[in-house]
Amino acid sequence: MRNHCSVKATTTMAADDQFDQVAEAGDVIRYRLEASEVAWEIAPGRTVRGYGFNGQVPGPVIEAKQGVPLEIEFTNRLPEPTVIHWHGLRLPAAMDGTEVVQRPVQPGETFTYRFTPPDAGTFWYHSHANETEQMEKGLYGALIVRAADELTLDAERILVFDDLRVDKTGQIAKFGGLMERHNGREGNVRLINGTSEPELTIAAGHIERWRIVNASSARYVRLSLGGQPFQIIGTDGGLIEAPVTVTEVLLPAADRVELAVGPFENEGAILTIEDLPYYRMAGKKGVERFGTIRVTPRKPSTARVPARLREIVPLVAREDARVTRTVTLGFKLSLRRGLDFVVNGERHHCDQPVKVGELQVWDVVNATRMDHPFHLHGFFFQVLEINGQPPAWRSLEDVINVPPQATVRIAWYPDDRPGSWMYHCHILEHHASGMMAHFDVVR
Ligand SMILES: [Cu+2]
Repeated sequence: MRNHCSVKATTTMAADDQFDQVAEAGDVIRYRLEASEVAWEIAPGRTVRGYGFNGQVPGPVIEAKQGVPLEIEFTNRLPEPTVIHWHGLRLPAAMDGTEVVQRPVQPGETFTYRFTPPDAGTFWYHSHANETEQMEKGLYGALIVRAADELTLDAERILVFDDLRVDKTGQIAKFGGLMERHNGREGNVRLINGTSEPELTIAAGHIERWRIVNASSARYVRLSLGGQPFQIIGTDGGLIEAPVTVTEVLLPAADRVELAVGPFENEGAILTIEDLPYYRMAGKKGVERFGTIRVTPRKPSTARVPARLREIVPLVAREDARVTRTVTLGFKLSLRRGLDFVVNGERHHCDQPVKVGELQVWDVVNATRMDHPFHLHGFFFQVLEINGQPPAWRSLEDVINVPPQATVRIAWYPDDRPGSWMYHCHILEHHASGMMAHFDVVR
């Protein structure tokens, strides 16, 4: 839908005149993406009719470099319009890939996205049009931005988690029942990189860097590797300050995490990549399997996970933070639609502008009894507190879970990228229902 806020044409720059200078100055990394209908083989002999980029699900991994311009020529061969959102990237508003900042790309049309990724990390790209259907059908892929001095372990994996609801005929189930619109769609087939419950192998003694994206419509993946410890080394906005050893990590829908996995000592052991119970007033109540890890014969390791990964400077001290805005995630009954998910009482809320250079401290309040993953487009935020308590470590995020009846206080800084932006719940059905808001960043 179009932004119903009154956005001045001057606040979004023309798509094509921003990077001419940069492109002339040096290297440009170029990709070509084409969206089309695909026969998606989710397991040997099991194929569903889906949507893919370049004929595959997930789409190709886009390998970008920090500070090097990226140019992606996108052609839409789908039977419906679409746009591509570059999730987590701090890019110009006009390149954000939403229907607010560009005319949707019609069937047969081409649109070129151009931006220079300023941050190293694990990002992803996905459809931002008719998302509940287009993303379920497979319109997503990983986008990795590498720093010049990237932390390298024995090996690296990019793992995109997803779940798919398949009906009795073996095809993607019909969309849009009332329960699904309320709860968000959780699938009965669990996929890593588009394949149902694959087996990964890791050599005994090795430590690998795993970059994980949760591309599910609504599922919260509470990830465990057979109960074995692993280290969290990064989140949405890249590395955290120091590794944190855990035996599980929660990824709300759209969240990312980077892990150091291993070393495992028992050659021949099989570990389950499992999703532990997480009841968000909906969804799975038992343990579900995403895949397995087989430990293969030992290999020498050169990997070392540094005790210190990076420094994250706090945007504001917790005690000095003055709340500038309250965002309330709510729920309303509707005569016409049965139910609406809303922000500050309004579907597709029109929020106040924010000014470049003015620190934002937002209280995101969940007035409902369900979890909602809050996503801010185009900017990282720091979590100051959850229900008055500081988080266990500092990180840069663009998705944070807001538990039922909880308040999450975040701080973020609008740098000089004026234009139309948005925030929303990343349970796709809630977003579609109206749990989202538009706002402008203005000079
Ligand atoms: Cu939600």
